[in-house]
Amino acid sequence: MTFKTLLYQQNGPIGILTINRPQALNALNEQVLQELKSFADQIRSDKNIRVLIITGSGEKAFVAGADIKAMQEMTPSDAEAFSIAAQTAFNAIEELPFAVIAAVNGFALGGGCELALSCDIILASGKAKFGLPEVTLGLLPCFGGTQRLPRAIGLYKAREMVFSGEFYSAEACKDFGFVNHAFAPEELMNEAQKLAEKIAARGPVAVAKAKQSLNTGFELHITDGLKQEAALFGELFTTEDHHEGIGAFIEKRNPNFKGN
Ligand code: CO8
Repeated sequence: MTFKTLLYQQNGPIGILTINRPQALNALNEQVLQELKSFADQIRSDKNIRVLIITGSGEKAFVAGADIKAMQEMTPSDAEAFSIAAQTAFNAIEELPFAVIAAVNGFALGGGCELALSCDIILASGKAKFGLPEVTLGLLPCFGGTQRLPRAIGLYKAREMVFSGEFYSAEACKDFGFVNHAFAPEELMNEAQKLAEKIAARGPVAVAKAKQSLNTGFELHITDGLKQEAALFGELFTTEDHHEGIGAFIEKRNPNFKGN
């Protein structure tokens, strides 16, 4: 897969996607959004991938937001279309049938913070700064931020972040509850890789169904969420992996999941 604004490398079952516009602190323009969507569409059926890590190119930024320079000449309908294009790309990332880890290496502002929020797990460098500064531009977060952030951390903390437009450290975001762990900058990618390896060794179909149960169940009434959980659990009993997992436990060996 080759793209102009993305770099992709695959080490066995782990893919690493790097947003690569370091001269603009990896800001998201139309091309990055199109490429992200196309990347997600291509990778979603790749059975070899078990975990995806998303990070940003360069020392300074994960993604410093939507490309502000590209917004200057937008009409209201252009702006709405841009918002929908970003939401579509981020939905495609969120719906990938394997775990996606954001390795936030620097600024994750506006659309960058919203991209991280569409990932399953957020690891951050101690250098990272998160924020939704759209109101400082006279705008509001429109790449999913007003929807995913309150679902992740609750309305009151989300309102503070969105209304103030302030930047927050990785530790503060860990306290808010949407950053899983913060690491020294030089350890971030190693730690992301270690977590990815751990997840990649688990049953891939089980991880995919658990992701589905968590993410879609979160939006349902608990009664329906529980029904869905039971149905997905039942579906796992059609897989070879469940024989392998239970067999390995009984035989006191490590399982070798094939993803079937
Ligand atoms: N868009 C375009 N270019 C950017 C962006 C951005 N979001 N962020 C940084 N850059 C560019 C700078 O313009 C600069 O380019 P140049 O060298 O050509 O002048 C280069 O990246 C380096 O940036 P700085 O010199 O500013 O670096 P600093 O270390 O001094 O500052 C900051 C880093 C604090 C990250 C600063 O660049 C900044 O505040 N950036 C903007 C952050 C921001 O407000 N992001 C939110 C944008 S809005 C959004 O994401 C969602 C709104 C959706 C709207 C959709 C409308 C349709």
